[in-house]
Amino acid sequence: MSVQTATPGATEQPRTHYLNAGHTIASWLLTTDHKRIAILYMISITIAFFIGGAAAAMIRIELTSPTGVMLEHETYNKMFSMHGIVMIFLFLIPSIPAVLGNFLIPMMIGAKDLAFPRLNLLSWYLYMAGSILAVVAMITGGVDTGWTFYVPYSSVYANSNVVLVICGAFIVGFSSIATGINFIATIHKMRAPGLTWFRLPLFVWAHYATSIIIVLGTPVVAITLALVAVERLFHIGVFDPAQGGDPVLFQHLFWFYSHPAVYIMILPSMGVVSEMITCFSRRKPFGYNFIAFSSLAIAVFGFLVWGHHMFVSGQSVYLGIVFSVLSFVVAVPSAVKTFNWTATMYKGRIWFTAPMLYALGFIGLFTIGGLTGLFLAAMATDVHLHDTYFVIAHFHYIMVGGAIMGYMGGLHFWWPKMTGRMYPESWAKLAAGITFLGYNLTFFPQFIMGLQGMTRRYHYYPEEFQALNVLSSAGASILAVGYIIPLAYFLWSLWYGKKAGPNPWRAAGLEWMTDSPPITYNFEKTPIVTWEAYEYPENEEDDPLPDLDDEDQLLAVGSGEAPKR
Ligand code: HEM
Ligand SMILES: [Cu+2]
Repeated sequence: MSVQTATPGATEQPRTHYLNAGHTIASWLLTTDHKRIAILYMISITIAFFIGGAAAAMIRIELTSPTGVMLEHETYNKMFSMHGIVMIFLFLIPSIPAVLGNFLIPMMIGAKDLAFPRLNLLSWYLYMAGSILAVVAMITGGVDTGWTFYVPYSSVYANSNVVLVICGAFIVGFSSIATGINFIATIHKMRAPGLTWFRLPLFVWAHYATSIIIVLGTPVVAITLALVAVERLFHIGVFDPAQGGDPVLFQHLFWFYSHPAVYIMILPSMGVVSEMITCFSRRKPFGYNFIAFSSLAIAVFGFLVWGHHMFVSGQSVYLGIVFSVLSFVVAVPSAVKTFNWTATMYKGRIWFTAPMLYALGFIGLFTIGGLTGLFLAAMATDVHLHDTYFVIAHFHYIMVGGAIMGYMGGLHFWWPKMTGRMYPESWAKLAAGITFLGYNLTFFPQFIMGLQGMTRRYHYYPEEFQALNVLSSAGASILAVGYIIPLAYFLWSLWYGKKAGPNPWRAAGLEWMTDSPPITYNFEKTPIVTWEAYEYPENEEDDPLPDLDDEDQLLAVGSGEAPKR
């Protein structure tokens, strides 16, 4: 076995690891260690999440009454714009790649760091600069265009901080591109000896596909938004019909990125779920190649379906039919993954830990989100459902029910690796349960409201929708509890959590073969990989599960042993 790692109990002695390798503020702000940068991102996006969440709370409070309870009409518009912009550009898109991807990809492939460590740090600074600009602009003055910045409203009429917020989003876009390039280069060039493409963890495949989308798609939206700013500032007719521009062009360019962007949000989460399902079923994934290639298929097909956002924009019916059919096709690889996860669990020895609960939650909610996507992809039904709460419910099932469930599950799964401490398991299970419940209570009623005709983005609504809206708002407050509990116990665990050994879950994968928390360059010696991905012992005797409440057992297991073959 070529991996040099800690022996059981070694974590008892004070060792240098990435967290205590330097204590000054400069050692954090000037770090090029991918793990520290991941932590910087984690702190920043958590703040973004709570800003976006505060806006969501205001929206839900406002909608408890058909005539509103506290916001001015304009403030309401600014609130839902802020919610969308912060959640999508500042939280969901960076969440898993920038935090878990940054932290784990080099370790999973046996590398010391990402290919371009300084570019990685630069990308965090770009993220911070863009985010601060956007958030400050939204708090002082606001923007009322919605997160999609549709023209000609945004480019001509909107009387708010559009240019500043667009600048912010533009800068954040470059941060995302830098991360994507870094991941692609790293995965191509820095895999440990013996780590062939088909021995890569599915998490890495998912991030590879995501990075392709980021690199190909993000420049398009960046330029599109820049053009809106140019039109506003210099009155050049790009999108404004009064000046010879074309507003539908904006929608094409915007959705050419923003449909693939929805996969930037969900693919990494699927990667996380693949890792958790295999680990907690103690089995090789069923159809590894299918899961890996379906990520690439999604990355390619995702670019061919943007027109399903534009069925009612006046595009030709024939074009609509093509987009409709292609949208059904892109649902196939997602279904492939879902079937393969289910097949992995079948005959697996399932271990119901908190991360596994999140993974199961992901599968259920993502399935509902995906299937309702088909209703929207069918042109005839979309004409009825377009711009209603049905759409809101659909994409929240995918983005909150899918992407955030995966992120939360992944945080729990790798928390012991990142911090060297366990989170409290029973609290975590409770939080997962509350999230699932609150989640469904918030968004399921929105499907019904949407079907019955409640429109999105309106501040006032007919009284008949009040009961469902109140239900939805009540659900949102439960959901909030489901997010605040983990925040509390994660912080708590940093000081009081049980010490975790290198591999508390007895998981396969190189990242588990090094200390928790890992040393600065991850491995004492570059590992040489001689085994296939996900080699879990076949029978229970060879693979006894540790008791998560027993610190000795946690520290004793998985001390850097190579998987048995
Ligand atoms: C896999 C992850 C997915 C994510 C993250 C996602 C996300 C979204 C988002 C954010 C919107 C709303 C855009 C807006 O603000 O107008 C949306 C709308 C839509 N989605 Fe999805 N979606 C996903 C999957 C699917 C699938 C599998 C399909 C169909 C096969 C689909 C079909 C649609 C359609 C047709 C709309 C437009 C509805 C309308 O505006 O009338 N989506 N989705
Ligand atoms: Cu789409």
